[in-house]
This record gives sequence, C-alpha cells and structure tokens, in this order.
Amino acid sequence: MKKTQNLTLCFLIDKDNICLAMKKRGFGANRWNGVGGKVGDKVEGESIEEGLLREVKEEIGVDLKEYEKVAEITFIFIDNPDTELLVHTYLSYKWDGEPTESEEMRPKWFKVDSIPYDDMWSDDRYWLPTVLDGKKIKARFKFDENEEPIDKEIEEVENFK
Ligand code: 8DG
Repeated sequence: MKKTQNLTLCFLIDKDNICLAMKKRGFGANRWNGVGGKVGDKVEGESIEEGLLREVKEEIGVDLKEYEKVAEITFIFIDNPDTELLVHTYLSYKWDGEPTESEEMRPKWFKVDSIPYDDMWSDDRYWLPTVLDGKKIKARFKFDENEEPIDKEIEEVENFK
C-alpha cells in the first residue's frame, strides 16, 4: 500500500525579497529552499500547521504570524515508489524575529527576480514563479534516480479542500 509522508515548506516574502535557506545536511542538502520539514515525525499527532510553525522556528528561529497555503505538491521517486511526499507549501508576509542560522539551515534574502533555480530542487522552476505570482496550485512530480523530474502535472486551483 502507498504511504503518504506530509511535509511543510514555507517562503518568507518581504516586498520583492524572498528568504531562502541553504540546507546544511540531510535530504536536499546543499540546495537553497524554503523552510519546513516532516509533519508528525518529531511530534506525534501534530497538525500540518503545527508542524509548519515548529519547523520554521527550529530551522530559522522565526515565529510565523500570517501565512497562506499556496501549493500542494506530491513527489514520487522512482526508486521508492511506495512512498509519496506531500509538501504543503505556504507563503508568509508577517512573522516575529529575524531569520537566523541554525544547525540545519543558513537563511539568506534574494530578490524575487533572481532566485537561484540552478541551486534548488529541479522542479522548483516549474511552480515557484506561479505561486509567487499569486496563484494556487496542485502539482505532482515524478523523479528518476538522479532526482530529475521525468513527469510533471501542474493544475491551478481556487483553494484546498
Ligand atoms: P530531518 O533532516 O530533521 O530528518 O528532516 P526534516 O527537517 O523533518 O525534513 P526534511 O526531510 O528536511 O524536509 C524536506 C524539506 O524539503 C521540506 O520542507 C519539503 C521540502 N521539499 C521536498 N521536496 C522538495 C522539492 O522538490 N522542492 C522544494 N522546494 N522543496 C522540497 O521534500
């Protein structure tokens, strides 16, 4: 039976700046990304939003005050077909604190028109511009053994059920 692992992902936005963080270790290391992580792994029974707030605090020391869900993205890896990753993706425009480096992440502000897609997950260039443009999406990517997307579906939605 297929297993779904829920994860969160959040991008802080300040006018025309976006906060990305360099993942220092583990899955996705050496790439720029938003912040987030697995839901329910460290804290059993937590909700998606509880997981979001916890991971953002742990990884860059910030307390989110306002955030909006902008994408639900499913990832399937050809070498692990029984597990789907479901990444609940948010933008935040209001938070307390300054993004600060942790053991896991090194945050940095980028201009939204110079996002370093070549040093990010290779699917991001297909959907991040759309959500930064104010749209909501559901997407599905299939990756080969080299973590390259071999299949993609992206659909605009009004909201998430
Ligand atoms: P751990 O190292 O503490 O065990 O892990 P964690 O912090 O709980 O989770 P993680 O494995 O580091 O979470 C992966 C993060 O990467 C999570 O925020 C979701 C996000 N993510 C993917 N795939 C992709 C992708 O293709 N593009 C982007 N932008 N983010 C992705 O899992």
